[in-house]
Amino acid sequence: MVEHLDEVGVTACVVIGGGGHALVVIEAMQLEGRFSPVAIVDADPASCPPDILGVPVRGDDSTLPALIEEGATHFVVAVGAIGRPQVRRGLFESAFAAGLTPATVTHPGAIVSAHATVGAGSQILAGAVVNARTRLGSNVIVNTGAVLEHDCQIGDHVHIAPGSAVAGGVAIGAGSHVGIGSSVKEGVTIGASVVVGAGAVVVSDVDDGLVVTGVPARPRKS
Ligand code: JB2
Repeated sequence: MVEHLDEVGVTACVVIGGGGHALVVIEAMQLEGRFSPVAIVDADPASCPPDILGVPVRGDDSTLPALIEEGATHFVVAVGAIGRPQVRRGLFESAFAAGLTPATVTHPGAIVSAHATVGAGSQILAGAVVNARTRLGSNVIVNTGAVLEHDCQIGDHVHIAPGSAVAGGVAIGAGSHVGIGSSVKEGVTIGASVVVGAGAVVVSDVDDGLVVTGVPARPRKS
């Protein structure tokens, strides 16, 4: 058991998920130093290592009340859930309902404009850029090396995967996933729950719920 976290003077954060994305998020948190990752919960704790970067895997999501009792106050959703954005939305909502506050994580090697707005629980990872007047909703991932240019509107639970480039004035609806290494042309509107495939180039608007792939990106036939 850990000590009572209030007594050790840290802003104690529970990490939801114990896979590859957790490793990246935990390192960002440890470097930033704003929140202290103190415990990991995972749906399948037996498949996880005992700890990730020294943060112990404590059990599954049913462990949250005990961790709150020990003094945990915050959470971060560290599940990438590529192509299944409803998973990250559900985890965010249940941790919030359990009484935890979302922790916003910014890797010290990310660049975030002072004129950008970042919603609660969002993660801006190493080498990412968020430019002026861009607004991020809650629980957004701006993953390693992704670029969000100026005046973008990014909805809740969106995941911008590593190395993606989103040009100025783009709007992306809640729960969408912009795949690794893809590009979005300036002024384009992408709807909610859209999946943009890896390496796609989006040059025109995309309706809600579509999967688009290729160059230029087109809806995938089901
Ligand atoms: O409901 C859940 C749940 N569902 C899956 N609650 C909790 N607490 N944990 C959950 N998980 C756990 O998330 C799985 O049991 C698993 O341990 C973890 C997902 O790990 P995985 O390594 O498969 O994916 P990831 O989401 O951490 O990373 C993916 O996305 C990243 C953005 C990978 O593709 C990475 O390569 C990528 N960089």
